[in-house]
Amino acid sequence: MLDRTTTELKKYRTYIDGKWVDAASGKTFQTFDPYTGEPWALIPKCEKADVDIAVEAAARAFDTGPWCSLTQTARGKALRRIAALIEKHAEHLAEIEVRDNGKLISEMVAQTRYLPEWFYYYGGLADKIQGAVVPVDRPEHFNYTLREPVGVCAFITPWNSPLMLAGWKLAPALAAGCTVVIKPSEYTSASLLEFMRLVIADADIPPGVINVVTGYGAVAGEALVTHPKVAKIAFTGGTATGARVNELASRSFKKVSLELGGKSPNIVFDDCIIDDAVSGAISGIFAATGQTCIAGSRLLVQETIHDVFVEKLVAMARQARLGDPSKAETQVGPVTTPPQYEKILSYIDIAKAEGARCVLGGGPATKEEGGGRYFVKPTIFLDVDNRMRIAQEEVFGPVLSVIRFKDEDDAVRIANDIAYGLGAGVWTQSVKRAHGVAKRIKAGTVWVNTYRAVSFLMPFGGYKASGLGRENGMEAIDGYLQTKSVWINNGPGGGNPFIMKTAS
Ligand code: TXE
Repeated sequence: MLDRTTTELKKYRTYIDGKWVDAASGKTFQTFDPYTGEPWALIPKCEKADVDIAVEAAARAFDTGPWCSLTQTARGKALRRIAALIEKHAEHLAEIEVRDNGKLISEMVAQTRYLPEWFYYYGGLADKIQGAVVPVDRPEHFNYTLREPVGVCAFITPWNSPLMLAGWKLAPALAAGCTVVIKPSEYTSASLLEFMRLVIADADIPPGVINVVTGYGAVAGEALVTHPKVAKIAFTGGTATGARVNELASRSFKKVSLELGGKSPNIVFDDCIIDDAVSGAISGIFAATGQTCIAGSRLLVQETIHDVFVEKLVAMARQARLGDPSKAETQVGPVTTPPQYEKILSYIDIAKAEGARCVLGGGPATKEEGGGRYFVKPTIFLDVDNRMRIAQEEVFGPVLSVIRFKDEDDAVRIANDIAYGLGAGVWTQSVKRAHGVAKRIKAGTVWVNTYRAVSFLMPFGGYKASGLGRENGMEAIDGYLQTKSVWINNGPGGGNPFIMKTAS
């Protein structure tokens, strides 16, 4: 059970090269409990010097350490040890994340209990990574390909699902044979440090294979992104930061995967099961306090059922229990960071000024309403036009824009009229419509008659401004591998040395 009684700040160290260390400068920063608004722990403030030590350790571990001589089967076993240790500590890891991030304990326990599956899955995949013998068009040659790890990977992770999003990157990277340096968000570093203490330090992973640099994005993050020995960056965060990371990384030709923002359409057709769609619309926007990249923040409702649907939707959203995220009965928790709280409120003002009609919420939630320091009431805007800023820009909070549409073509046009392309929901009982609309939507994931479902088996990532590359599933491991082509000439050398050796 989460204990908020001690007022003394817990002091964390970070994990670099298999050792627990302070930042080289000795500096720390405070991390806050979003529910109380009070600081509860101190985190090492890593800067360039710490990043250099961490990347050097990861590079050594990649080039010469015991990790690089492990068989792929042994690497797979290491991942399975990690999975078993997460299972053992799932409840504790969930509680730390609730404390640091304000996510609901019910959602967090489900997340940390599911996270081991990523390590089992990629652990199983580790010794199925293989090249091919290629029947090249010369009889005297024997040709094959090798699938090799890219090298040192840097992970830059956000505050909304800190452990899960680090795990999505870590499991395939380790299975591929890479070594890593992780920079968690400065708002939520504690759960990753607990993960290193309870899971990695006990999983018999050689020093330097997984390192953590806690610190600010502009300092520790940029030092990591520009470090010459980092081969790949896997980033999850906002679109503006992702663009900056991509630009910096491209200067030294690093491989980059980006999982960015969204403004996902959740489309309700008049042939849907209305109660299911209402529940799907609520889970799309109010789960995780709307702080999720896949939030179904544009609810497209067919005009024939608009009024009935909205009435049910508002009635259900009005019942949402706000409160302490560590209590099992709470349904909507606090906003995680003070800047995010301000951003959400400013978008509510923007929507009102644009003429959207607020029919629920529309401001901070007081203590009497179950709220507290950083709570925003579940908010619903009607009469939203898709060209309004409230419909086009990511709010990342519990704010829903309801947009009417006429028919299927109109729905698809509105859904795709956006810079983003992360997710989309479709609510219909027609099989033909489900497949047809799923194909026409420009987004990395389309859910039909469900929303916000993820699995280690299903590729996840964005079309358009929502990102580059894919996490999860077989595809994710390709992002941590590169292919080498080997040519063995078993015949005589010679020939004309001044021309390219092409086939006969
Ligand atoms: O995220 P940032 P912020 C969206 C959401 C939110 C907005 C801003 O709309 O309102 O982004 O959130 C590190 N070089 N999402 O500012 O800045 C930073 O330290 C290298 C969507 O909190 O993107 C953190 O570790 N790294 C989202 C990580 O980047 C830098 C999740 C993400 O922070 C850096 C979160 C730099 N110059 C917010 N600047 C999603 N896709 O799920 C910052 N960082």
